[in-house]
Amino acid sequence: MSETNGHATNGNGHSNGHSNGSVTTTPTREPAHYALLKEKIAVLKQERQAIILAHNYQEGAIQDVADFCGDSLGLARMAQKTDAKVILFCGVHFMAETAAMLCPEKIVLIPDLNAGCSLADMIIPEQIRAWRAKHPDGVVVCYVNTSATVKAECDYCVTSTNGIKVIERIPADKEILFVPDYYLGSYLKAKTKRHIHLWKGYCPAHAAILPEKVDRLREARPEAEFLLHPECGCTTKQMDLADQVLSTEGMVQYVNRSPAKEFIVATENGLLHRLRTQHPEKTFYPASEYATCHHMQRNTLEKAFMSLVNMQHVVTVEATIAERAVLPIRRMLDIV
Ligand code: CIZ
Repeated sequence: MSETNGHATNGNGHSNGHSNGSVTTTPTREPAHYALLKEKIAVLKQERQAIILAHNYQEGAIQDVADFCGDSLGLARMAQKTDAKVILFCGVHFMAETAAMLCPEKIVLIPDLNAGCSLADMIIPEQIRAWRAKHPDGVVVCYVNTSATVKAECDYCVTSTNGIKVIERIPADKEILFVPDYYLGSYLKAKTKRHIHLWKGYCPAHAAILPEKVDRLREARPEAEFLLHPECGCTTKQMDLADQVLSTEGMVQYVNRSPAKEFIVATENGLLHRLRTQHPEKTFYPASEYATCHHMQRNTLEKAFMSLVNMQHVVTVEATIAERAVLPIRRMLDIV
């Protein structure tokens, strides 16, 4: 495992199989044919002049073949920076759309076109237009987990890494309409003390991380530091109790510098692979064994391989939408 700009680069085939503490994830044993698939993917990647970008929530085998793992902000920046002609984007659809809009000259592929986002589906453009009509002076801020058609209606985009910074740049007298994640919005509202109206969307994987369960785990593991993602259902109750409230990339960076040996991790469980790969000497307890994104799991190593074989599935955004949707993304990238 090596590091590029603080993000993990892979290729070591490290297994995901830890089972620590009272709450565990099932150890994953990779199918026997994965070793061969990984070799074939490496060859195809060269032939296609492709780079593989994988989100921190992707299954371990995909993270292992990726050139770069990260959150959507890191992946967007890497998409802009790479000289590769093809980006195989192993993440969900809105993330691949962002890469396609930022890099119109590159071919962006996703292993499974149905890898969507339940949270992003909780708001549509017409709802934003209607909400804005009720608050004509409001500034609409969207979480990155939104479709390009929704981003096209918004003023600023944020990720969970940079939400506070972006909101603090918006003039203090402006009211803010935040979509679509209620829990992240509640966290940003508490931290910035701004007048923020909240849309009531949620990520099912994060909302399933319940405060009672976290309380029990913290009692059982008093030495462990508690890392909380602001999309979690327990955010509104636990944000003052957490040792750190962080995005996935924030968690990776924090673990890199923390002297602690044990961590309770409240986010989608795909991140555990990266944490355990980078820190085999530390122990990570998932806050819930059910915090799994089924959309992320639609992307498999087989489908990633087939993507490179057939150059499928190409993600594009219609030009009139992309023209507008890229603006809130660029405003965010200019701030952070
Ligand atoms: O920004 C991202 O990639 C998401 C959706 C979560 C995170 O914290 O990395």
